Amino acid sequence: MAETRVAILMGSKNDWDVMKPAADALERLQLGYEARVISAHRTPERLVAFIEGAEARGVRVFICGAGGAAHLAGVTAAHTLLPVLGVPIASSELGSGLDALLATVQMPGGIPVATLAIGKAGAKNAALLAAEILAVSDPDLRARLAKLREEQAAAIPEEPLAKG
Ligand code: RP5
Repeated sequence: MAETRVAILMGSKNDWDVMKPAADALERLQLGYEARVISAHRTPERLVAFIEGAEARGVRVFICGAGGAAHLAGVTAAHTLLPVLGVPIASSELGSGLDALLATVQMPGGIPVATLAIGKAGAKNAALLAAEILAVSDPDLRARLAKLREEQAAAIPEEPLAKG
C-alpha cells in the first residue's frame, strides 16, 4: 500500500458499508490511508490519541463519517489544523441522515468542517476532495485525478438506452 496520506474515521463499524467508497476511491488514486472505528462519544480517548500521532504517520487530510448526533468530524477538527471532511450517515431512528447532516455541517465559526453529501456519494466525494487538496502540491496525483475524470466522462453514454 502507498504511504499514508489520509485518515478515514467512522463512529461505528456499522458505518463501514457507507464509508467503503471513500477507501475504494483512495485506492484507485493510489493514495495510502488508515481506516479506524473511533467514536467521539464512546471512545473519546482513542480519538485524541489517533489524532496526536496521525500527522507524524503521514496523514494530511481527515475524512470523518458518523451518524445520529454526529460529532466525530467537529471534535476531530477541534484537535487538528489538518483539513477535516465530514460525511453524514443515515443511521438513527430518524432514518434519512438529516440529523447527522445538520450536526456535521452546522459548525460554529472558528473550527471548520467541510461537509459532503449524506451517505456513499459523500464518502466517495470526500476521498476525491481529499485527493484534490493533496494534488495542489502533488503533480503526479493531479494527473491521476485528471485521468479519473476522463474515464468517468467516457463511461457516460450519450443515449439513455445504450447498453453497457
Ligand atoms: C454514530 O452512531 C455512528 O457513527 C453510527 O452511525 C451511529 C450508530 O452507531 P451504532 O449504534 O450502530 O454502533 O456514533
